[in-house]
Amino acid sequence: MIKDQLRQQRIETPSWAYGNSGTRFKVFAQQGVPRDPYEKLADAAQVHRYTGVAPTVALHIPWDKVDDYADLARHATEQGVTIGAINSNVFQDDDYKLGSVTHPDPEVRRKALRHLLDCVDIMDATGSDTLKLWFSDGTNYPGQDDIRARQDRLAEALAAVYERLGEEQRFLLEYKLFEPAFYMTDLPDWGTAYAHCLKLGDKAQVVVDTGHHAPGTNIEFIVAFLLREGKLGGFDFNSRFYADDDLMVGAADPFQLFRIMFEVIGGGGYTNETAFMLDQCHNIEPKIPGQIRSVMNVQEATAKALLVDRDALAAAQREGDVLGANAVLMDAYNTDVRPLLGELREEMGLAPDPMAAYAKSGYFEKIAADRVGGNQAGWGA
Ligand code: LRH
Ligand code: MN
Repeated sequence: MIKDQLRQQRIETPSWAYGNSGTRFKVFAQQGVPRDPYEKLADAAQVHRYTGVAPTVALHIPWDKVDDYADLARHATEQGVTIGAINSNVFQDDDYKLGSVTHPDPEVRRKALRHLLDCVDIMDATGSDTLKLWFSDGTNYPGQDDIRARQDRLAEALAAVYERLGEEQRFLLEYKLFEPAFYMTDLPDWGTAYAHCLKLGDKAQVVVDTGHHAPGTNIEFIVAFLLREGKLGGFDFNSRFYADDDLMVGAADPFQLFRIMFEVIGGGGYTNETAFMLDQCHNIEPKIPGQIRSVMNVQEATAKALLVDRDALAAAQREGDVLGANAVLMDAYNTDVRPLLGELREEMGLAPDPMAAYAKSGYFEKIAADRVGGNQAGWGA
């Protein structure tokens, strides 16, 4: 039973995790890094090859801009993966200093909207049904711009994108507390994203990036609430010790990931259209192993959450048995699920330890030797 549920798991890896990334202080280049979206997809296919549960790859535009998106989608299929969410980018153009869709200048707003609509065209060309919208829009000083007017502008742009979506398409609206804006962010929290999506309709849902909250935020509450409202579209999984650190999911706080997956499963989010995407940057660690480890961390948290004895939990909760109820959850969390996952992988025709299998494959040595010259991919267009 639990193995069947785990076999159904689908985790989407981000194309940008295979490229170079860093902080404002330094971006450390690494050997073998892809030079184009075709090589990124080849690397993402390795993660699926050894985990069996990462069959889709999110693209970021223009980082993954190509002349022929249908051909890129064909290449993905040849590699054994498919293209998942299309991520827009209205946070790197000089014109967006004071905002993109919320900018005071209608000309800049039109330019930003044009990009968002172009991303829907790319969805059509690649067969993707999901557009992920994150806006860095915000201000740095009180008085810099009118908070309410910026919300009007945001709502207008979202309505135009919503209008353009096809029947089977949806957009996921991503919020973030701060950075790059340091006084006010136009989409700072789940409530603001939820309110905008509610006004628009069923094709608009909220994405929860686990690194985008104030310290101490109970993220699983947000998950439970949005699921209850039918407005949880997906996750950008990563982990953090301080801010939007984009570290490997489950690395900084595996217990939080377990609590989130517990609410996902309890709220029906494991068996519906919830998109489980990774959004991470491997600034110093090797990229493909970093993604494999991250997928394994989600699998382990999911397996533990599926192990929770929900009948015993419900009984303890009904009786007000506080410690009893907590113990039911902790028993599942403290269960070593690695042997179970090893068995599952063998039943799926995979090696029990994906990290060891990838390391033995020689793939890294091959790309390090082949990928000489050209421009390594990164956060630059
Ligand atoms: C913003 C964000 C967003 C992506 C970017 C790569 O912090 O989480 O999801 O566009 O990272
Ligand atoms: Mn994100």
